[in-house]
Amino acid sequence: MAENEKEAKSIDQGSLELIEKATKDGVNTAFDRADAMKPCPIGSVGSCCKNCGMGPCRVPLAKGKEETPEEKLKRRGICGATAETIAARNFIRMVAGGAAAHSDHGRGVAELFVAVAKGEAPGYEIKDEQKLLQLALDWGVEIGDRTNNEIATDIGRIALEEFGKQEGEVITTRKAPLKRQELWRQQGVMPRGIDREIVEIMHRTHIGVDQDYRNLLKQGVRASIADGWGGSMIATELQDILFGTPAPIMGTANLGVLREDEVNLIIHGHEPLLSEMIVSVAQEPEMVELAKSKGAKGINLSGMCCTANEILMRHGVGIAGNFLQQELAIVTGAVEAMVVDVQCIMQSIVTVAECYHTKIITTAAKAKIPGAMHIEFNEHDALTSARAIVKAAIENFPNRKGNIHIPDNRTDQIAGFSHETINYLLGGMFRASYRPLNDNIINGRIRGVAGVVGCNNARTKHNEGHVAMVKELIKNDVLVITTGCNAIACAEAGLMVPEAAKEFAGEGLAEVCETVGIPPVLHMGSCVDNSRILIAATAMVKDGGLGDDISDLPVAGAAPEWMSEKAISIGQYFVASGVYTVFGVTWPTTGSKEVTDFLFKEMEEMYGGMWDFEPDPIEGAKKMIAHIDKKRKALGIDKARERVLYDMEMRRELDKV
Ligand code: BF8
Repeated sequence: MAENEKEAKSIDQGSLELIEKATKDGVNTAFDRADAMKPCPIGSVGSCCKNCGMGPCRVPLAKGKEETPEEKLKRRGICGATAETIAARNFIRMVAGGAAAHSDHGRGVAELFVAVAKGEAPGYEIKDEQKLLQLALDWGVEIGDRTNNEIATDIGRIALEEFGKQEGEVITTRKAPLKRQELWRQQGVMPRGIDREIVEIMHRTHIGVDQDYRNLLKQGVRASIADGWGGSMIATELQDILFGTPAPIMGTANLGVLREDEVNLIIHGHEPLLSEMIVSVAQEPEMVELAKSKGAKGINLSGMCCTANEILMRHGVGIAGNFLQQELAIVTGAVEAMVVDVQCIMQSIVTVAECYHTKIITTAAKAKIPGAMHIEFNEHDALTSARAIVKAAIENFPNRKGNIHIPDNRTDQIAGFSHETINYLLGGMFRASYRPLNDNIINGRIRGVAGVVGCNNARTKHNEGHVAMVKELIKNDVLVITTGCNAIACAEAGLMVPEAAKEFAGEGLAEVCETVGIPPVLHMGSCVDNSRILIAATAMVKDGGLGDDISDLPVAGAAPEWMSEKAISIGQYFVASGVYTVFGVTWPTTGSKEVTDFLFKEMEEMYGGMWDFEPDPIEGAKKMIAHIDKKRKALGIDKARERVLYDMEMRRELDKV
């Protein structure tokens, strides 16, 4: 592979060094596999149906604009399903996959929550009493003189019931602006129960059931709301109560957080149930002593992907990288163990680990990998599981094979911008509110707010889209809030420190950041924490002056390097919530013009938000800014941006008029 071609794999120097090392070490990574295998041209546009044994049916793309009925007839599956039906089925199955992943995460948290409340999960406790009581008020749970555990037992029970509920409305949708809730009822997309909406997608997309693409897409909207305003929101709320609501905290990011002289244990995946325990166990004096007895100076924990975001937000634990850096971390040769739970874990890490000394430890009964060590995480005896994992890592330290290279790149960052923290930072302890944000949007210092989130995708240069888009937005005075792998990319690019405002942000945004003492890019957490973005948007609506629904706000969303089904579900609930949302890299319904038009155009009439696709991140940012300006105009605040400083000459001219 040519040198410059290799350089094109990432914008991050340390990652490039490790891609180079992987090649020298004979290790095959996602970057190599993406080169070796091109995406299927039919599947990638949503035109391959494999939902029954007569197929897969690969429906050819339409030839030209003017398709005759005869030609259209030929573009069908064996059962007669049209390109529209197939594209819509595939799209909402992606929503179902994403919503299921987030919601099953939420269910796991709710189960632990109940166990903690009943005293059946030693090692855990309720850390945020204020949030517990707030949730009790929101959900109508009696407080009186009951203990926290009694209140939490009721909250946990209600949360669990939301997953299997058959009728009514998912309780957390009450958090949405009233106008939005009413719109969902009118459109028939208010979710009844979280699992029900996901199951219904699987039913409707079975051969011979729902064959109207609009009706299929409607169910996709319903399931996505059950994710963002349901399963994901429940996960975030209960995690905050159990582990503490994040507040600003310093941390470091990138592969340079690994240390040559310490036991490196990377926690990778998504659910903080296990990682919280590992963070606690790794600090136990016996563990540190054990590490020293093996020749290490200590134990160095770091995170990967969304688990990294969780433990950074609450403990300041360093982030080793995002999705495309998971194999590269092992290639350093300095990782004793990578412990994984669920989601976004490449099966190939086991093969990569075979070339070094790294142990891959799976912990979830629902996520095993052949060749990995399995230490099942038992929430009722979490400390024992966590100790076994940390010990396995320590005992592996003497097995290092040499050939170590840890890139010397790490950046500082400030994370922990939960909705509650933003509220406090802007308004203070007694007047906590979003007023200063709304005021600065109205007076034009801040042009708008963008939620930029989502994955890495091996089909595009690692982190390039994320960083280019975010820089373009902040340069144009758009405040960026972020989660997931975008947050990690921004941290690695040095955008998450207050000083970044001066260097990268426009004058107005920089002024506000300097006054409040915040970075121009605010880290709101992991992918389930996109629910925090929904709550922040709702708080902006409630504070007044910017319309009476999320669709009125000068805001936009994006996932410039998306690849997962979770990203599609997130995008769909952003759109259903009234947000213009642009995705990069590829778009999965281009095989059907009708389906794409529905998502990109018709949805705006129905929900005030719509999808868009733009592979160029700068162009994507420009489209978001254009949308923000459109909303500013509709609100009558577009003139505020054009602040002109009058000199005496101009004033005299004005006086003459
Ligand atoms: O949930 S952003 S690659 S790590 S799917 Fe995965 Fe995408 Fe990263 Fe977290 Ni989210």
